[in-house]
Amino acid sequence: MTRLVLLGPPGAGKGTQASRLAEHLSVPAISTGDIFRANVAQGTDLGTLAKEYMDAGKYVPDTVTNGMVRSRLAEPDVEGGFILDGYPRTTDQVRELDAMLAESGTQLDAVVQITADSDELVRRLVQRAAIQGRSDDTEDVIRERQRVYLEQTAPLVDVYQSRGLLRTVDGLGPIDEVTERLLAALETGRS
Ligand code: B4P
Repeated sequence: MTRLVLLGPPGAGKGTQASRLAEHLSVPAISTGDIFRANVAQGTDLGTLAKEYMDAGKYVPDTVTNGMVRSRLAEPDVEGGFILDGYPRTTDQVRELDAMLAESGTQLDAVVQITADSDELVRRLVQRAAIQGRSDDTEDVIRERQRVYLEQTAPLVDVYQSRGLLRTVDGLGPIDEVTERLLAALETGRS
């Protein structure tokens, strides 16, 4: 299992678990959120554009995000696999990812959905705001991010379920336990 997508609502732990899985599987974790934030920090044009959407809790437009992922997946370190954290998030991004994989003659091995209830998600993100001061972790923006997730990303669960790729893992509980659950779901092929 080396070509994976992590799906889940904001704060489910995609970023947290993607880095852990990347270490276990010796493949890079690719986080669209981290790439946007790095661009914001460097003051690039992409960063200026992305910040406007991120601070409002909206998704960055598909054309921009797809182009960015296309460049990243063309780099040599992803030849042996990758963990996509936070991409795809829309049906357009699913189509674009399908096209990129077809062009490289590869396919996804699994899509793992990490679940957690809404109150716990808000609690985690508000706590992260206190520590990291991320500008999109205010309560109003978090609620908007949850709304956008339900509207645009939650439907992808059915898409990947119908392709037989979906595994679902409970994201509640200690971070180490969630990692164990993820590894077990990948090994057994069951969630
Ligand atoms: P992301 O950076 O992907 O942010 P996220 O969904 O909030 O975080 P994640 O689920 O990874 O949570 P994390 O592990 O950090 O996206 C931010 C924004 O970027 C989006 O809103 C959008 O604007 C833009 N964007 C990104 N991708 C895009 C795309 N494809 N298309 C368009 N726009 C895109 O965990 C959260 C917190 O919980 C952390 O503080 C962590 O320490 C804690 N935590 C994790 N697991 C825990 C556990 N088991 N118990 C307790 N706390 C836990």
